[in-house]
Amino acid sequence: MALSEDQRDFFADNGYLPYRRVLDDAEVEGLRQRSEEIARGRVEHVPPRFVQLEAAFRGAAAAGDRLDQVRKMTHLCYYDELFEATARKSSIVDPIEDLLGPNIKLYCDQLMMKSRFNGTVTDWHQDSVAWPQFAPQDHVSCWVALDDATLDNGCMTVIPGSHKWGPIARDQRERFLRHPLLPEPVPVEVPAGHCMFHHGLNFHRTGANSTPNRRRGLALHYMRAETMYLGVRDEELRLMLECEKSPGEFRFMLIRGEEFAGRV
Ligand SMILES: O=C(O)CCC(=O)C(=O)O
Repeated sequence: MALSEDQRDFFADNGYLPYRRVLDDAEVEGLRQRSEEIARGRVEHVPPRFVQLEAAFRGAAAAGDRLDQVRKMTHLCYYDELFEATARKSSIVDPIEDLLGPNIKLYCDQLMMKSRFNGTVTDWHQDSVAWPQFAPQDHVSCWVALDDATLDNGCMTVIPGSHKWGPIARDQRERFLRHPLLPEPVPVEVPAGHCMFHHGLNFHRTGANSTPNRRRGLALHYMRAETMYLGVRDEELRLMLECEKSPGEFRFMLIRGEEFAGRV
């Protein structure tokens, strides 16, 4: 077991868990450099469609350093060996196994760039509500800081225990967030190379970054290999195209344990 009983209880009660260092300084630096090459379009192995700019820079080609304009990059683990190796690191997957069980798949990954000066807010949400094609909705994400994530540059803020209320429909979100039964939100500062875990139904947000310091964070979204995949047609098509697989060939990335027929 990588997690103590107290850590497992904390996660079960609160839906998140600040954790320890999972990448050493050289690994963090390697991922930073690779993320810069991808963001600046200096490598070709990650299709440019997975690099999303902040809204202010979309449309006409903007002047300036693209690194300061990228909002997020997705599916890096499916295309880049350094990011895939990170998703497979035992320092991350051992605690994930304690939370999800022995059969683990990666749904997707998002490198949230929260660029210096320009990084915008990611508003309150539950990840799993955006992913209705899976049942049950109990993904667990590992959010790894590639720079120190602080209150000033947009660290994660969570609502402890919010996962216990289940999926909240989008049009009820504001009412839910104002409900007196909810505790105060808690900011979670994470030093570079360390991580935190959150449940797919935990409400969380990140603030803006107008500081001169970057705040990159790699979100690795894991699920049980036993998860039922509802295979919403358009979603399946999107994933196959995105991952350049032919029909029937696409399976979510097996990280550990077994995969099962008819499941993700
Ligand atoms: O890193 C961020 O800014 C947002 C991360 C997030 O919402 C997530 O990992 O689910």
